[in-house]
Amino acid sequence: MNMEYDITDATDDYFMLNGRSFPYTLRESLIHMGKDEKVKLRVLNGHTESFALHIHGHKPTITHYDGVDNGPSSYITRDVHGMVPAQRIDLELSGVDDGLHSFGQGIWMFHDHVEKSFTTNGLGEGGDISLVVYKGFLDDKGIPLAHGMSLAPYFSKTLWKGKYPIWQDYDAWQSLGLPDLKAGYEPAKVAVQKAPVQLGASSATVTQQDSVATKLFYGFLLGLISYLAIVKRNLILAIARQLLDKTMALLPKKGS
Ligand SMILES: [Cu+2]
Repeated sequence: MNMEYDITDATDDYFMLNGRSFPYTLRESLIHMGKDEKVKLRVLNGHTESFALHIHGHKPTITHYDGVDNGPSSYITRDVHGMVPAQRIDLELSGVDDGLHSFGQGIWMFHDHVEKSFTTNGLGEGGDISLVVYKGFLDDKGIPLAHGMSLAPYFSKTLWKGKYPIWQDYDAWQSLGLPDLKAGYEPAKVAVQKAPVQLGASSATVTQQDSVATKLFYGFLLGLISYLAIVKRNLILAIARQLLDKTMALLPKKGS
């Protein structure tokens, strides 16, 4: 018995898939698929807690429980396959695009739905995420052709030190504020707008402040008009009635 290390006080901070965490899972743990192909996955939960495997865009079928084929009545097709620690399951992953087993070719994420498992020392996206990649969706280096985003920041030390705000590349309206100006990374090619970034007051901030002041003024003006319309409603109605009478008097009378 170890007298210094108390396992009941331990919490897990690192989660791996075949010995690696995302993005390095993309090297050894991609699932390559072909249209209409079937892939057998043998999954072992080596975590200390439950594992809930979700393969996006697919509904895999469980065929074996801890290596035992219990017959077709035990085969279950579903989105998420849950496993307690040390359990094994065999899954049949089908590339038949029939609206049940597969929802078409492309790049689909798979991961553990126990959310902390797709982090690395508290930072995401990390942990046991990887991808199902259909034929024709890899670049010449064998890296998945990610759409509209760069995987480069995930391979940097700055990210894993918690210094690179990964979501800045998705925040086209800068709703979360301006990105970290000292990060020193080229943003992703497609998903990013070129923000007019300057140290100190940026033009984006100034425009925002102006528009808020203008909106407040118009709001105040509308409120004042509404207030006057209610308070002076008798006067307004009287004027309207006079105008109506005068207009009616001007109109040619019937039969004349
Ligand atoms: Cu999922």
